[in-house]
Amino acid sequence: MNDGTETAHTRGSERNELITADTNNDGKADLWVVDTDGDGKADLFQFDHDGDGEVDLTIVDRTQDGNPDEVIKGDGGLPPNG
Ligand SMILES: [Ca+2]
Ligand SMILES: [Ca+2]
Ligand SMILES: [Ca+2]
Repeated sequence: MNDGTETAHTRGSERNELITADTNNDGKADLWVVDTDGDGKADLFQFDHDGDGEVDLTIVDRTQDGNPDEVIKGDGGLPPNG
């Protein structure tokens, strides 16, 4: 059911989840802040808007300046850890 066919172009291939949050308190994470190149700074942000555990929106901040460089529907080929 992933109609987001685009692949996110991240800084690296790691997935260091700096922050995971359950913003709607249903026991499942719906916000992920990720560092993909191991420098400890967030460069990937993912959101699950409908609470089904699947990412609905992926934002890549390749320059790590706080401004989105790429916005992708779906998980961009980068599903969250378990
Ligand atoms: Ca949740
Ligand atoms: Ca980083
Ligand atoms: Ca979802």
